[in-house]
Amino acid sequence: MAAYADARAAANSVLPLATDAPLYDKIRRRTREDGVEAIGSIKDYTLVECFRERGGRRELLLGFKKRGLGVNKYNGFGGKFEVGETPAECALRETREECGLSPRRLEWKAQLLFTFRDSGTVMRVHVFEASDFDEAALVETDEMRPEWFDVDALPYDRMWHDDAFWMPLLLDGVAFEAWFDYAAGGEDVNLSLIHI
Ligand code: 8OG
Repeated sequence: MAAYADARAAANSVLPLATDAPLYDKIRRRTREDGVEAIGSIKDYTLVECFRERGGRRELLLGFKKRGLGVNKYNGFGGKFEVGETPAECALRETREECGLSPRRLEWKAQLLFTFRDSGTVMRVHVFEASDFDEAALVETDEMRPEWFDVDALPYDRMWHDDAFWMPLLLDGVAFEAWFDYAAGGEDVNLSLIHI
């Protein structure tokens, strides 16, 4: 529970977050058992999932990534922090830059931690749920081609492997924290742990 409290508070504060939360201890223990020291530096990112209602159905806006990390995959919007930015500020800026939308409602929902067997860098992704935006502002950018999907027909085979594990929780409105350990250089998660 402490870990969620940290992350919720951090949605409106300045990084870095504490790394003494229980999940970090689990990551240290589990990866050390395998001879890997997985927690070195931590890189923070935001990820924003934008929802709308259409004809009684719920839809999620995904962007087809045209360049950079996750190229040719569908994903929410987000990226790295600029100096001094809070997670919420970064989330809003990245969403505006990548697809033009400026959500009026933004709620922190999850913290995803990623380790990689060929690197000591942990990626920490702060996930937000967003709604209430002016859809006329939606545009394709150099980075993303936006596309709406029914939440029951998301293109999991063209998304990051881990998304299929945690997206159902997000769709259920659950706030959570999760760890995904990726195989070296890999596209496949070999271990996942989710705290609710
Ligand atoms: O700045 P750039 O667009 O390269 O940032 C990467 C984005 O991708 C950022 O929003 C965080 C997000 N991201 C990862 N890994 C994963 C992942 O495994 N699943 C999802 N859904 N998003 C991820 O960096």
